[in-house]
Amino acid sequence: MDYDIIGDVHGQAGKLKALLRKLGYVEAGTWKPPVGRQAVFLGDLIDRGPAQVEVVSIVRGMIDAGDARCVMGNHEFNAIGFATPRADGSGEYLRRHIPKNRHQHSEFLRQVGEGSALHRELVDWFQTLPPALELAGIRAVHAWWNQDFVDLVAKRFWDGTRMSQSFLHASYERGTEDWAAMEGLTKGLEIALPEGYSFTDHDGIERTNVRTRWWLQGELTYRDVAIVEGDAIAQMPEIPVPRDVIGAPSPGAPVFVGHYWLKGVPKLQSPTVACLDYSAAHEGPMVAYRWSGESKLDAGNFVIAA
Ligand SMILES: [Mn+2]
Repeated sequence: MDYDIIGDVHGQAGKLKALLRKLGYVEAGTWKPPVGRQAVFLGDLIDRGPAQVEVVSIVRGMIDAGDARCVMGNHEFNAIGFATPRADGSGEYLRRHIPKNRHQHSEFLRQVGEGSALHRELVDWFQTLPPALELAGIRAVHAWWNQDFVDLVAKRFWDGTRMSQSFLHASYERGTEDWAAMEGLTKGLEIALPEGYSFTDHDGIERTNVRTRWWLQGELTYRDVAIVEGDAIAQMPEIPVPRDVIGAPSPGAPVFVGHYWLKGVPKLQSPTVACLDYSAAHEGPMVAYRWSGESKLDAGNFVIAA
């Protein structure tokens, strides 16, 4: 089987359909791939964009027909937590309904109707999405392929064909292994800046932790590994990152991720890592990688639809 791997959609049904057409998929009840191919979605189907229910419906139909797979993004994980009451009877939810969390999720809640049968059905379906997917020849995860976390989740996540409720509750308890695994797989590797350093993010919030390019190897500085927007890169220290902080990417099949809001012309992160999130949620295009068995990725295989 060959795969068309597709980055974050965030409710952009128009861009998704344009991309599927460009990849040779045909709408016939569900979207049918060319013979011998299957679509692999990297998560974050929802939040922000105008047609979130339609996007879920397209992907779900393709999965049910055996024509697609999809991993869980942080936005699906958040949606599950937002809709699930804590087990302690406090009346709180696993993901607290504070203004920041509600704001990030507001378009989804509006489009499904908060508390509606459709809302419950979609949240239920999100719990069938694996946090990581190892297929013959490729690996797919929303943000970070960390083998320890992949192994832990493979053991603890499933209750039959869906997320176990004990794992779900544990994965919202800060500090547990389950929490660390879901944070890592769906949100990536964040590291602390050296003592005394911080930067201001796009919301004007001062931060001492930074997202990293976990796929880089060798002697690296904080400025090399930091993923920050705009001018904030100048605030990153050119001090070496201790070697054990990042760790080498696990060897093996190419890894595809979304999540990172990249901009510009798609390029490979390394010969075996490609991020396919080019900010389709805002002005960016939807990006896919058309994979046909290669173990070293080729930037000529990106497919882009604006
Ligand atoms: Mn995303």
